[in-house]
Amino acid sequence: MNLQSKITILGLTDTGMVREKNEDSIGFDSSLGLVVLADGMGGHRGGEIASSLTVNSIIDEVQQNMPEVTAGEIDVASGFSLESICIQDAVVAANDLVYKTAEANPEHKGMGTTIVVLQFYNNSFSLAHIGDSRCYRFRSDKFEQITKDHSLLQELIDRGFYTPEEARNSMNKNLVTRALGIDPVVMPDVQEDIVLKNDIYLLCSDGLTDLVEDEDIYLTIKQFSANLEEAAKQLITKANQKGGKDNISVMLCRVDEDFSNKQGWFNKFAAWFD
Ligand SMILES: [Mn+2]
Repeated sequence: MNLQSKITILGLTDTGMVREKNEDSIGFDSSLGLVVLADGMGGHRGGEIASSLTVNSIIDEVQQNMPEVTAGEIDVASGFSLESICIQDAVVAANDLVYKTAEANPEHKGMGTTIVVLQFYNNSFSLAHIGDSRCYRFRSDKFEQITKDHSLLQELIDRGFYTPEEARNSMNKNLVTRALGIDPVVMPDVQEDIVLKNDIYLLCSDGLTDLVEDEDIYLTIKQFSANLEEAAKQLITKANQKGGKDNISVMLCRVDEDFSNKQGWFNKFAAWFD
């Protein structure tokens, strides 16, 4: 099913005010309903290479391997949908590519990247992530972070050493505990949920969330929900006004119409009787 007319997707990325280059990468395929964001790390252009290789490789893999329209089929071993398995496999393949590229180029050894992959299908999403780039959901006046960071800070919060409030002022907030491309094998966290009309999903790098409070992000999206480009520009401007100390990437996806497979099947059957 072509989702282009059902979901509006927009992405912006900005170098910020301090860094010389942008090591974040973003990409999407509107017809597939696929959205990808990566925040690279590593010297000698390693960060840029890791994030762009990852985004391009994941989009290619999913374009080749996403099942056309499944009737809600489930992978028995994992309990996940075939769509979730497809994006998980694409992340695993990207890890292999980045890891081997780094092994083959000593100056890029140790390069890696965070990753967030959001795939829409059948009034649902599959979401895979590694690291501290995030996905948030805005649904009728509720705004919530739906990924959980793989970071030292999150571990300290989980163990009760910090409150989320104290964490905001902590020095070591950017240490990630899991990244793509560093080890021969890595697994993303994968989750699935139902999508409702008018939901807005935000994917972003830590260049936004380290500087702009969740409450401020929420109010900005609420104010500009009808104009995603303006919402994204405003968010990037806010991060830059607070110092823009890192690259800032913002991707927004608004669900404009139902995209249940039933509709697709119905149309297919209906076409036979024309
Ligand atoms: Mn960053």
